[in-house]
Amino acid sequence: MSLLWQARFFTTVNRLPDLPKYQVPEIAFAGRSNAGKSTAINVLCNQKKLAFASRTPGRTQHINFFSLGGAHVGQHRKDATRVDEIRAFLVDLPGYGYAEVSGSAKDHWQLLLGRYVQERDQLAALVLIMDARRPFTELDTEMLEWFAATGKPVHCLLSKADKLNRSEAADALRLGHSVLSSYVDEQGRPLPFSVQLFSALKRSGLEDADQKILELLGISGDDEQPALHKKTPEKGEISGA
Ligand SMILES: Nc1nc2c(ncn2[C@@H]2O[C@H](COP(=O)(O)OP(=O)(O)OP(=O)(O)O)[C@@H](O)[C@H]2O)c(=O)[nH]1
Ligand SMILES: [Mg+2]
Repeated sequence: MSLLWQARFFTTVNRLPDLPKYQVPEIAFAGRSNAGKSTAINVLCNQKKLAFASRTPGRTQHINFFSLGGAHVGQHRKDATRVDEIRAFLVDLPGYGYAEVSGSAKDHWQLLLGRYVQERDQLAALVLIMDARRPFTELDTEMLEWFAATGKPVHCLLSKADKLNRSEAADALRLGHSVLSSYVDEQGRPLPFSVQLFSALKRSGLEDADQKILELLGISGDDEQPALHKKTPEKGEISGA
């Protein structure tokens, strides 16, 4: 069981001043509309409808926050959920590149997304989701470059890998490595960018993505294990059942 399975809906944000004030790390899922961001969050969190996934592109139109930690504490205590024990946030971003969005709405989103990814201190890293059949489109590269300026890590998921055969998947991964290694900092050192294949449908790449996300958030699931096993059997309850 991953720590991500505890994720709970926390809030929806439409304007920068409304971003949560908690000083805990967050990781945001960015990518083109329809790339599979919401589906990836659902699968990683082992919940069917946590993030709203849809066939209709442009579905996620706000910045949605999911909390890790506080909810878990609440579920196992008699008192109400203590939000101060939230350990991290997963953030579902609206997709870019959705043609149907009107001019002014598009400008609003571009500004909001751009400022969020570039200025948000709590943002520890970005998960960039790209359809493995057409990764690194111009808009993806733009997002990568916006974020590269922060020096923070980006983990790319080449999604819908189930649509590729073995050799196409290997090609997509090779392309990913080669594009990412072309980014260097001012001293010519590689940026903390990584890439993997991912399929929500086949649940492939799930474990690697899970581990990477926890690592980027700086939280490990390990310290949760004792708590899960610590549960003392209640009266009449058969232990070890
Ligand atoms: N075959 C396949 N389809 C997938 C996979 N992941 C997502 N999809 C499908 O792709 C479509 C879009 O998925 P979403 O998760 O809603 O995409 P999104 O990136 O959140 O889109 P926006 O909210 O519009 O930005 C849905 O029909 C999903 O079922 C996958 O791994 N394999
Ligand atoms: Mg979505």
